[in-house]
Amino acid sequence: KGKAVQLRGISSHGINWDVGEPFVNEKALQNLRDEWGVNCFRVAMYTEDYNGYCVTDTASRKKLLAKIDTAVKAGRKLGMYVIIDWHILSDGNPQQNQKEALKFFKKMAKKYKNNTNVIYEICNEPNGGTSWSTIKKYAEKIIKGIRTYDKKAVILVGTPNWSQDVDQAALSPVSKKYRKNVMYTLHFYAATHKEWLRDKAQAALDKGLPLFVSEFSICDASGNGGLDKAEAKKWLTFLDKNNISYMAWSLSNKAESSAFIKSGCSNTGKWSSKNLTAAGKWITNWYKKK
Ligand code: IDC
Repeated sequence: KGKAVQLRGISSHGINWDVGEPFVNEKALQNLRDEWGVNCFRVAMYTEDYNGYCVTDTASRKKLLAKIDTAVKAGRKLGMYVIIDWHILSDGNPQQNQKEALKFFKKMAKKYKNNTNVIYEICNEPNGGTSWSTIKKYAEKIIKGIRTYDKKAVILVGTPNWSQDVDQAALSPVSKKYRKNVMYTLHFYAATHKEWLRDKAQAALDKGLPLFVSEFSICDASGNGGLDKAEAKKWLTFLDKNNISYMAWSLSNKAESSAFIKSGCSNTGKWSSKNLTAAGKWITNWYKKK
């Protein structure tokens, strides 16, 4: 509707993992919205890591698709955006599973073309030296596929080096005919990524590149280790100032510091502060203050 919004939300852990999948349900999403003021939920579906979409059998694929559907429908009902995340990671070059990706996104776009709450994230974190020009070629193919069915949905494109080198994307964004409603992802883990990465973000912004933080945490890049709250505050202040959306990793009870909830909690919320980890507490407090 032409109205600027900032999305703030949470990412699932992998829905191919039992530390992620159980927390993706309507009740949980409603609690995220009502208790923490979250307006967007990211459904992370790994592609090649453990039981991911490209390496699993037909029955589990069906389950993954059903889980995505649960999230999209819940989001629609609750007035929340839902990001469908093609979570490449060990498969660092998105072209590795490009055929599958294209089939998947066409299927999603066809199915969800009337669900205006859906956002497509077409490659989580390219890595392993995959260049921007390779990612861009991939992106244009997938965007074209999605646009066959859905002309408008926001599409998020990953950037080189685990979605950090947005400055490179800014020098040569996807070609004009695919550019509409396309944004580029920037990921950070505050105990690892500091001022130097915000400088890259600033350089991209200066060139007018639309940025979207589809994943961050306040621990280190392993998803574990100590929290850097001072740096986290600098990051979120920077993002708020620039009206950039951000999604925290992750709604999980795994024993790692990026996980939001402690083990033994219910799958559906509502999670009180004693159910939350240190990262979960800090980030939800930030969200609640807004
Ligand atoms: C991590 C999970 C961890 C899992 C691992 C798989 O937290 O439980 O075993 O993936 O390799 C990312 C990735 C995201 C990572 C996260 C933390 O997008 O998949 O999740 N991270 O390492 N980028 C930077 C950090």
